[in-house]
Amino acid sequence: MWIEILVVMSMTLGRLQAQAGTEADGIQFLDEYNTKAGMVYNENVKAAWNYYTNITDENLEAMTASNLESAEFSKDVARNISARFPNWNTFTRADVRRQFKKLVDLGFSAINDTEKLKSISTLEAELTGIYSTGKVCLPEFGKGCLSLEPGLTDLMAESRNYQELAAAWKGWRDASGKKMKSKYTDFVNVMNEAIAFSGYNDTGEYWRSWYETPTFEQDVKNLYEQLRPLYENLHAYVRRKLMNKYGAQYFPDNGHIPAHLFGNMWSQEWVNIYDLVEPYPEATSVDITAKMVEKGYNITHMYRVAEEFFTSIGLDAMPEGFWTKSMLEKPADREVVCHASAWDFYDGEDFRIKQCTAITAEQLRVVHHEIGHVIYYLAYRKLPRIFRKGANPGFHEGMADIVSLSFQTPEHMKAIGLLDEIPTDDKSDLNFLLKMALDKVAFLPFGYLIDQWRWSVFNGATTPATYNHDWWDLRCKYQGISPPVERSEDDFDPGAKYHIPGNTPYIRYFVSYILQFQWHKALCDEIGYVGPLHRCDVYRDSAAGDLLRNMLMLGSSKPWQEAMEVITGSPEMSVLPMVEYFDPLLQWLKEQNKEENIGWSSICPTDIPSPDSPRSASGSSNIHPTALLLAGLILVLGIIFY
Ligand code: X8Z
Ligand code: ZN
Repeated sequence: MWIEILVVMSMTLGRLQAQAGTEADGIQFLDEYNTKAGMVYNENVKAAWNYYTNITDENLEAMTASNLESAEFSKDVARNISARFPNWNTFTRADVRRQFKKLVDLGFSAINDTEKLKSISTLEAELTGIYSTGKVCLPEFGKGCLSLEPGLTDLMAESRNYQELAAAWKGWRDASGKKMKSKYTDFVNVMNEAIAFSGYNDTGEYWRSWYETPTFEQDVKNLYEQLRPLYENLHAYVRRKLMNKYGAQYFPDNGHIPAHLFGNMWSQEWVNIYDLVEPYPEATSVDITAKMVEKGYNITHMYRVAEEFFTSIGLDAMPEGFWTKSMLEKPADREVVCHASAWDFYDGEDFRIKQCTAITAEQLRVVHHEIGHVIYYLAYRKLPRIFRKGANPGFHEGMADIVSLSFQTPEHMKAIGLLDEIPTDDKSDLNFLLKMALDKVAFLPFGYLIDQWRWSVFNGATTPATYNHDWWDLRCKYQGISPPVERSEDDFDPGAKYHIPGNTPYIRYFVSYILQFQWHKALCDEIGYVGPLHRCDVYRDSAAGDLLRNMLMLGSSKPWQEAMEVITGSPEMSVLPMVEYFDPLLQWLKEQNKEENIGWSSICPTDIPSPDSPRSASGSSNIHPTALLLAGLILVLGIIFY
């Protein structure tokens, strides 16, 4: 099959070579490329699907072979473009130039050593395999051996036992990241070696190039800085509540929160501890999980509910094959990669989701997210193959999440029968906003820091000797959290987060958390909504769907700034809609935090209280870092003058 495709391709290209490389020839070349690329990548995605839904050595080998063949195909195309159309960048049509530009940017495939290319593919698959098959046994807590989904995820969400949470937290890192360090080191080296053939200084530079913005690093830093006060206030409020729950003796002196107390394995979103931090228990809060169970939700129903949101605004339904070919449940008979993902098979018909879906509110959010990705695939399915991507990677994630802002409103919960009465009082409104912040605000530093670490690994500033140390530096600095047990370079905690072994860039999620609020506001304006942004639900309004579609259908055919302009009227990323959304909560948090020392020392603590023998409660007041600094200064001065 591959050989046939390559032979036909070479013949075609050979035929074109005999002619002049005019723009008309270039357009014909692209047409033929699109037909063939559809077939090549379809086979490639199928091979990957087979491995991700059935982790075996044979499937790994087949996927690697397929990866090598599609890399060979891409290289062949790029070689032919250089030979036949050396002056493609003088062509008049911008869309034609843009296709050529993307086709000659080969990424890792540019390396001339097939063995090295093969090891990139194999290492990535092996690392993902280690992550996806990890198990943690907790007999001391009356538990058997648990995998990440659903076992450990549920435990982290539901347990309120400090020691049990710490054991699961450490156990997962022992079962996953700790087994990866040397493979990951090799992986980084070989990727960097390969990407140099494409003219990039390192892999991080290559990943950032997808944003087509020279100031991208500085831009995201500025966005993060503008949102920092929101996070710091949420952090201080949650810290007080968690101290009250677990006891101050477990909290380090520098203002940090132990990382295993947030209801989530990575402390990346904190919705599962809503019960511990609820502002007004006497007012209304929607327990969506309980309601789903009460209403008899099953897995298919969850996907139908998400699909119906999109069709209600005039976007596409899932194609028939989606329902038969997707993996929506964790199979009992084999190992799979449970981390949820949506798949485009590049034939314009085959779109699937792979998710180990459980019947919880958290998973209902993920279901909407994955369906959102498929809606984007469907919107751009008719574009040339090379443009079938988000305008930038953050756009895809933003699209996947935008519905979460409508979907979770009390108005929407009522509309779909998960809430009986829409509350109108301020206390219920704050309950709702705080829950949203536990998802959207808590995530910001996490979304920002993952690739700070990876960019630093790729550019060599972080070496294997300090992989874990530098990881925790960032976790301490940005999230204000500390590990619950001692860490060392024998550990490799980055590897305990899917996207590190899975090699999925992460800054896209940070970008998406900004974009989704901008777009939500744009859609709400479009439908003529009047009222607080956080209560807007665009459900059943086709004006919202029309505006969204206009942006989605561009795929990556234009620089993202143009796609952005289509939906918001401006080419810029801006935090203002997110700030507007959470402003009532920020004012309330400031009031609650009057007695608190907002913030934390950016340095990781050296005195981590152990889960088994926490220090005495008196030694663990939350002393402000400035106070510590002053005390130190006085001590030093005292010694000098003495
Ligand atoms: O990985 C995902 C999605 C698939 S693109 C489930 N997310 C990030 C994560 O789980 O860490 C969604 C939000 C952040
Ligand atoms: Zn996603």
